Amino acid sequence: GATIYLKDYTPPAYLVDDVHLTFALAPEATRVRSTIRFRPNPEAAGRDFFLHGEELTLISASIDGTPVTPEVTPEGLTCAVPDAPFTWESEVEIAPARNTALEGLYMSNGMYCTQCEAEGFRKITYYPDRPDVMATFTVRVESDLPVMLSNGNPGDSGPGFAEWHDPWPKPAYLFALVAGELVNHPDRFTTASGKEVELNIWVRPGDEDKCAFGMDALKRSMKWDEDVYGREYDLDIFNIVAVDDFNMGAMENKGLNVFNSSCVLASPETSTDMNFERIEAIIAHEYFHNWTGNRITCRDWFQLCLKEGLTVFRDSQFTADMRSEPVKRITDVIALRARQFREDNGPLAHPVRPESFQEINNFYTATVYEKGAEVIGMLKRLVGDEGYATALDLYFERHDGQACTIEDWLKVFEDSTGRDLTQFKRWYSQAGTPRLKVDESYADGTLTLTFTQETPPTPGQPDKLAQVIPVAVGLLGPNGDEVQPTTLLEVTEAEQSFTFTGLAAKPVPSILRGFSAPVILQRETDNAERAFLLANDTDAFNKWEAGRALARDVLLRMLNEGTRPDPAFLGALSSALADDSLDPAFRALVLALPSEDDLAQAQVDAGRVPDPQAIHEARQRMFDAMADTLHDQLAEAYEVYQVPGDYTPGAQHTAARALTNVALSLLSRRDGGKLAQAQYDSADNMTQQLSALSSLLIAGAGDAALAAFEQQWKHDRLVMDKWFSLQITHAKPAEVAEVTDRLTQHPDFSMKNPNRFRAVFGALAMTPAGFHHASGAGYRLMADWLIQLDALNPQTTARMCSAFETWRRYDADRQQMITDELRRIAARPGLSRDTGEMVGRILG
Ligand code: HT7
Ligand code: ZN
Repeated sequence: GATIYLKDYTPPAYLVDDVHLTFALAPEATRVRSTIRFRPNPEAAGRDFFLHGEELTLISASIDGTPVTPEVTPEGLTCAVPDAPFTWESEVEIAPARNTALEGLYMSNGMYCTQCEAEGFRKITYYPDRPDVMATFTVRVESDLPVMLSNGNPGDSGPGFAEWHDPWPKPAYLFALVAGELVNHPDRFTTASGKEVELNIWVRPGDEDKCAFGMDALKRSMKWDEDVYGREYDLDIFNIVAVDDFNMGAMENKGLNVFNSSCVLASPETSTDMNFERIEAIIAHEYFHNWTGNRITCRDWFQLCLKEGLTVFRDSQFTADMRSEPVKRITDVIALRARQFREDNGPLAHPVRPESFQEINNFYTATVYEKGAEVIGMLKRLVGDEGYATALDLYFERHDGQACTIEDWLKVFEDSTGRDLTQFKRWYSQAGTPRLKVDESYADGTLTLTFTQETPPTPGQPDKLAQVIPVAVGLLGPNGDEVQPTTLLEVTEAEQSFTFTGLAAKPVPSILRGFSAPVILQRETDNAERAFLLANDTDAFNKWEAGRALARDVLLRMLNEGTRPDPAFLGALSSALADDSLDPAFRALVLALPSEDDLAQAQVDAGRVPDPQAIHEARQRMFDAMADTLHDQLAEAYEVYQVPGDYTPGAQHTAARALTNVALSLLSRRDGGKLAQAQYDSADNMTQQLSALSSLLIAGAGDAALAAFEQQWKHDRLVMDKWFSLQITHAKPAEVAEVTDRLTQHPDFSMKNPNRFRAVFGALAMTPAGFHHASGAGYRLMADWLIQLDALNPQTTARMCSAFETWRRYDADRQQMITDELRRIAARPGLSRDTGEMVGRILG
């Protein structure tokens, strides 16, 4: 496919003042009439008039009322136009019922719905579908459906029609339309300046009882954005719609957020604690986009991190405020390492602001989102909380209503803080995870820390320059007291030393507190010191990190040297588990071992070829040893932290359940599943029920519960997604592919529903010992189904190709099998641009 480059950006030739759209909805033949007022852009170099348009049947077109015959290609149309303002009118026909790609206007369970980001609007009508063209939209929807929604404020409505007007100029990617037999969960919010806002969550009949939590999360988000960022909502109404068939989590369309039903519907009976937390975060994320994304948008798609990195950063702050800051930081870093470090270490590595792409949908990545958010976290640390607040005020003041770049963003920080961010900008342009090595020496009361930084080559970037790395450091005395509170070092050179003087004794340094930069810290240390930090560090992140490093080291030694589970490690876990001053959620995190994928990468970092089966077995042996050694403590914790009374999804109860359920999973290794069966039988909420089912599967005693679960929940698609996933993630490695294959034959398996497809094939990809089983059956099955899915839904197919991104880690046989499958996918006639680009990049 054609490659698009950031350096080739040119301003649009024509700007749009306003857009009027009329939709006459029909599943097979929807008519879209558009009236668009264009004017030449004084800042553009050329005057070619081009409108994007794909899969549209052009019925008619006119300019200032005179019919025209444009030149139409599969990508759009060109037409001779006046060199002055003019009005374009067109009518096109589209078939939403046949749209399985879920991009543009499509149908999901009888309801009409749109997804326009990034480039879906061009499948609705002819338009300059680029984010730097912003216009006001007036929309009329015609159908016999009871609910018809679009962006902005409601206008006239009556039998068979509804009108909407959005006064805020926006790019086409924020357009949305929804129509269907929907019911609403209504509420209200009064903004800080007294504006009354009508709120609604729209769902299919039957889901009304799953809206209350989402609504509460929305109101908390609205209040939080006023309190923390001074940002108020700006329309009379805010609508959220739940859709079953959706490619991603949710979409921030102006005034009309559309959500994957899995990311908004919640009830104690059907949603786990993790679901509740995720829903709260996504509701917040989409709402926060109203300012960081919608009021201030991106000039072009290379600037995606401008809105996504910032909005992820803001939703993380929100969750930290609503729940536990350290637990949020630790879980964010676990996810960052699992997804972004993995991406940055392989063939798909790209900068936070990419410089080229073939298909922009392939760049909604962990790097753009999560590393993009880390970059903002570093900026905030460097300029301080006040500097950050001042810079954001200036950002909103200076750029409201504009389509901006990363240069605009950084200039705001430079102007408001006086800091030169030239070197800092490398975080946006250099791919790869910096390795930060630290050596220490101590003499005469002075500790010297010497840092060396190095970023490995990534595709297209063989050589890297030194980056600005904020390193938060604290020092602990030999008795565990903190002798130097957290201080921020700024590493800017390839090699750089810092000293701490006046120390009474050789301290133990706690480096990269709070994970102050997205780097891989390399430090020669021993497990005694790690255990000391796990016991004594005052920084919760580094306390956990010490335990994690200890676990990783012990597991690697089991793998590489055939040692038995280290009693000293088990002792350290026992002390942490016994420490009642620690948040139970934190203790649950300490008891969770590094994932099989983490260990595979750790082996690669140590110069070894990972054996997925051996990794799986070592981890299982360690869990068994934990079950034996910690048995009495686990049994006690299981009792003591049981949550009494009705289920609530707040942080405190969630934390207690996290600990009891980790305990249950370990205890179930030794009691044949007795305790888990009791919990399963008495559970009145999904967290308890699903944890019990999972523990029963660990105990090898889950067959009856699996059948009962299916009977109980077969009517609920979101719960059944869990049922599909769990069987794969808990299957024996040699049986994973077979179980996956069997589940694809289940009557409720469907390729058309991305949630269900991901429940099955996402689970396969996340079960390394099964997916990478030496038979190659996992690879074959994945490729077979990706080929089938690509014909229906290229976006979801392309995203799932990342299952193969780590292929270079493995032995020659596995490499051969994976590349054979990738080539088989690549050779498929009619393969989508999305999947073609991903497979091509993975193969390298
Ligand atoms: N801004 C949105 C990103 C997005 C998307 C959402 C749903 C379907 C397809 C999509 N493509 C891109 C979601 C967000 O970051 O909030
Ligand atoms: Zn977003």
